[in-house]
Amino acid sequence: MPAETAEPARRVLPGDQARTLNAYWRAANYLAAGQIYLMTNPLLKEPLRPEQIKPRLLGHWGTTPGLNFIWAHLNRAISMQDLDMMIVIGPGHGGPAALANSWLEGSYSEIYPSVPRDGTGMAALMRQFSFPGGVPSHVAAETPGSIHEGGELGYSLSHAHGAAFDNPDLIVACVIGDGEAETGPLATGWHSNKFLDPARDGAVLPILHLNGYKIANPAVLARIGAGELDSLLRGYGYRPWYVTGDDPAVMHEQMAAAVDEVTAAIRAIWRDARAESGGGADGSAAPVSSDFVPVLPGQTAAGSATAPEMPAAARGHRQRPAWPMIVLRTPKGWTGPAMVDGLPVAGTWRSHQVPLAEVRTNPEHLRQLDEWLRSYRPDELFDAAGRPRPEILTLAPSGNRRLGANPHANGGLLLRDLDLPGAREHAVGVRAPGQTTSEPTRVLGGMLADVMRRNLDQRNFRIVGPDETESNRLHAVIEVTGKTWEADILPVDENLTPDGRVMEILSEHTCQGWLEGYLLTGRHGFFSCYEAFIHIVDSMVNQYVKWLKVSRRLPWRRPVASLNYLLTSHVWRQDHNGFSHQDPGFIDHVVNKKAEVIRVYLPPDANTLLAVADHCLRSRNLVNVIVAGKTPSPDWLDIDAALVHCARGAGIFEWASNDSDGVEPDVVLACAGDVPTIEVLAATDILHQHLPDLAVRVVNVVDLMRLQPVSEHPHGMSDAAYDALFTADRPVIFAYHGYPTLIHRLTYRRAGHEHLHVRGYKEEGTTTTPFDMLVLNDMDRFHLVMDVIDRVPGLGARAARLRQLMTDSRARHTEWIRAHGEDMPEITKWKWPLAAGRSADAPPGAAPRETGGRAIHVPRLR
Ligand SMILES: Cc1ncc(C[n+]2csc(CCOP(=O)(O)OP(=O)(O)O)c2C)c(N)n1
Ligand SMILES: [Mg+2]
Repeated sequence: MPAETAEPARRVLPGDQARTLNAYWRAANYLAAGQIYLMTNPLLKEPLRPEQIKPRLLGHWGTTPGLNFIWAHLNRAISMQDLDMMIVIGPGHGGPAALANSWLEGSYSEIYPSVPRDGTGMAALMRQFSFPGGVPSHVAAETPGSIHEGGELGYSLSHAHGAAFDNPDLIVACVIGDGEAETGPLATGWHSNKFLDPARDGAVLPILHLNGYKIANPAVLARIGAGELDSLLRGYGYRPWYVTGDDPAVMHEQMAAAVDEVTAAIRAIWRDARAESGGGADGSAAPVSSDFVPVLPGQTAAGSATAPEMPAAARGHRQRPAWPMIVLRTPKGWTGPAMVDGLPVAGTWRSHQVPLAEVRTNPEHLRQLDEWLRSYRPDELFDAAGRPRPEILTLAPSGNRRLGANPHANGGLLLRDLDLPGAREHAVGVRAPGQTTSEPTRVLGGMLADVMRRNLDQRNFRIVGPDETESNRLHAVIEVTGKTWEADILPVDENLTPDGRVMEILSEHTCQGWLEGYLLTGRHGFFSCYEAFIHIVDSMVNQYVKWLKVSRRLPWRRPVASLNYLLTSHVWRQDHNGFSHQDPGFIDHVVNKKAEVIRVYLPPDANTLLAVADHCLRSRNLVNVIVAGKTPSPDWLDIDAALVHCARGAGIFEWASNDSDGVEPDVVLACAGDVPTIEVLAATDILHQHLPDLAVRVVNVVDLMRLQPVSEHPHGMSDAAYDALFTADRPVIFAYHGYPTLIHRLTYRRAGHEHLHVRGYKEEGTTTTPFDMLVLNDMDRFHLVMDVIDRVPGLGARAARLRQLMTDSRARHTEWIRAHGEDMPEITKWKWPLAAGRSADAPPGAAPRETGGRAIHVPRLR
């Protein structure tokens, strides 16, 4: 089988291109090694002295020469074929490579004029690297041309695909480390090719860099044998080209041939798909015809028989192309020191970071460094003033074609506003609080469908999710656009289509990576997920927030659309799935992050959800977390009230409160989250009935960050505003959607903190009834009433009977559900009482509530 073999040394490079490529590569290698080691003497005009070496040697050499090699060859292809290309560098720890190349091509100095493309700039470039006050050692937000940090490994392929979606002329070259390829996110990322539409999307060119090693171990894919690797990659649906060796002369020829062929193959795939779908972008003449999966008759994983192929008719649409990729096998630390202290370094894991570690103190290391750097012959590469000699740049592209200057990698430059309908258009009618119910996410689905419809032509809005869009009741969106699917389609399937804009793959990592790549290249999106499982991407979110935090300080990085999460099927409504599906901790996770980037919204009903979602879709450079239920729940606010309430972020539900200005309330019942809001209002109802003289203020918090002090968060509340809302000294019983400690964390400096008593999820859960979830966690209405009785000074003795009734009601509940398998009717049928003299369809407006005189079932004192 045609597995990996070193190609014979074909000559494909005309004229002196091989020499130019090699000179450029030497220059990039020189600049990269110089960044790791040199504080001064960048051009080696004198023999190296210890004091010219950085005291702390921080950087990664091992991956760098391979990255430089790739960059040089991509440059050539871009220039020769006028390609629109971006690069995503999976082993982003090879920061010196990206910096060296950006400086060589000039994009670096354009963004950072203090690092000009001459000797002084070279000195600055080298000195600033991994140096206090300088630039990070990895590819980072500061690095021109990048949308991918690559410090936390695993996300390159999903980022690259996110960038390629809806960019029909863009090729995203994606370097994948052979260690990175062992991560879960990268492994599932290969499947992104089943979601890439050759007719309407661009292309991703994976370049698997088999340098053989990670930090201290061999890489799995470098040691499984050529045949097994080939089968794996073809099994993932790719068509690999192999470039293997260590002789630069041979390697330049091989790599140039491979890059020419894979770019031709991409164009052929585009051309075929676009001809078939009747138009589209570039399909210019290409020497290679496109290929399809499966491409090798009779060839499957080692030793197995060929699997029967699905009949073409069953696929339902054209064949999926086998996208080309390159497997580049070069030595780790290529061109660096071969032996150090008697041990092999180049071509081994020992070259991962700094091959010579004691250059300041060990004269032999210093000598080796001097020899190594001079082996690139810098005087041939740079003129006396330190400028790159023009002849080494002849194959480097110019302007926006440079990999460091492609506008897609600074997506805010390309960002177009969404055409948004606004929340009003999709609002549910609410005549009086709590008389009707809606499924909030279904209502949101209507608005998102409209957003999708209005922006179909712009092709800049996508929704991602791990197989839950319909379960999360956003079905209306799917009806507008369908779900992206390039793999086989059977008659039984519904709504699958190659150009769908709802993207579902059961990999939260891939969803997150796609969306990040899509947003960072200037588009908009929405991620809907079960609340418990969004934790899977905790670490990716960390990285993304770091990226945004840094980007916001870089004036040249234009703002991008926010990353919007809808977390639904949440903890209180996962009673049927049980304990595994109950975890509200993502909020705790994100609030640790930089406050300027994070927003958390807990809309209590459908209209507030619309208001919040509309706001988030208009925002920039943020991570917005919205938590909302999908099951029928009461509509509390009409759209006018919802918009006002969301603008306040936290406010008094006047219609539910019976305190009045001029007198402090006896107790504040606060709530954040849809289910806590129901419970607080139900508890308030009980209090109003049984203790009508108790002045109760109901406060609802939609924007959780309002609880923080202004000094801590841009949405924070002043102490004066906080004290006015929550009082400085009255008991506050706070029912919160998530873990109670978070509310304490956010408010610990507030005057009334010692009077704040928070109920929330305390990790009690199972498969049970919805109300039992509340009882198990002591956040049910009965317990909230008990809390009030216990916390309001002097109330205990006066309300002993009510307290006893509440305890009994909890016991009655437990008994009831065990007997009947569902919640008590007084729970399931409870409604907020209408004010006397009003009917549910009375005109909207102030709805002062009155106690008593209602025909609903509430617990009675016995
Ligand atoms: C998710 C993750 N785990 C661990 C690390 C620590 N780490 C940094 S580099 C590296 C080895 C990377 O190997 P490879 O992808 O082959 O890169 P290269 O050989 O090109 O340096 C590891 C394990 C990391 N950066 N990210
Ligand atoms: Mg490696």
